[in-house]
Amino acid sequence: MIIVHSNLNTSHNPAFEVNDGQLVPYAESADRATVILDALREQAEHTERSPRNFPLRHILAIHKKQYVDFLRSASQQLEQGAVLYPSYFMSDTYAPIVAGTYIAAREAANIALTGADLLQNHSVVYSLCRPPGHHADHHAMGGYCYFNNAAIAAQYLSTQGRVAILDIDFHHGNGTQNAFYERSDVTYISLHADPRQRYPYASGYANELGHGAGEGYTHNFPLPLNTNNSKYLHTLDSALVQIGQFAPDYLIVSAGFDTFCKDPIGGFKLTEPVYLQIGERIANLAIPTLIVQEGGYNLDYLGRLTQRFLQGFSSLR
Ligand code: OKP
Ligand code: ZN
Repeated sequence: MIIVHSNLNTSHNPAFEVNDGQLVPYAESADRATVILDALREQAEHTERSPRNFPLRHILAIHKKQYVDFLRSASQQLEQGAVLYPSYFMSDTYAPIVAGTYIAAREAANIALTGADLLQNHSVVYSLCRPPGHHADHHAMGGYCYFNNAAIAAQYLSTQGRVAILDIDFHHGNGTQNAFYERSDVTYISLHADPRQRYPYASGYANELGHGAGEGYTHNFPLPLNTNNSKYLHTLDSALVQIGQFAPDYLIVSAGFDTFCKDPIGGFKLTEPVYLQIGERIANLAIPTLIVQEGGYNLDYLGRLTQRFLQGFSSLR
């Protein structure tokens, strides 16, 4: 497996998030990418690549310029250790800005774009993005996300062919859905917790199917809390049928491992071995695939879950 990663992610390191008015430790910790990389290095059969720096226009194809400018200048003006909760460009209280936020978020987008580029020569690539991206909207950060890495990569690849995005994070990727809601050349398909029960609450319902030219190109599969392996795999199969029918040239997987039974902020009952099966079933589509890291917050298991999932793609390598 080709792994694209960078140490710059650790410059984004908020200590706390505001949860119903309470300060609690930041679940999207700066150790996440490190534990994943350490676990993958144990597997040994990987090739590591550093991201290259892509022009800002690839981010501006998804995000409003004022928002990007604001994130850059706000980050750069903060002192080490200071935290800013902006009011205008923010969807919720789960995306604080610190001094290193812009650097890390820009690098995460570069990691996704570099991964997309590598699909020219490889059938599967893993982009170890941190911070995650699928909640980042056209002009708003939210849910630990600043730039929408998967959407930026999808937009980039859409100039070369049809793109399907499969989002298997525990949370609905509202930002990604919005980016392509009115388009028929990029389809968004997501399995996630019922938004009546879990973040982001306002989207991810089964009746959101796209709009205008995009009607029929968004598909949501909300699942109840406590969903187990068999129910999840069964639903995944339905999602994969949709993707097969779309016949994409590229597949982007927004991969979150917060569906795991011991995730501190999740609520499904998936167990460790099922991530291999999830990977295998996606790999069976035999479509060039970019895997983009999203959530997953149990630091004791996150590395192993990623290992298992990527192992499922060994047929594509
Ligand atoms: C980001 B990703 C928990 C509040 C929810 C925000 C969740 C963001 C998840 N009480 N916090 O999709 O993994
Ligand atoms: Zn999530």
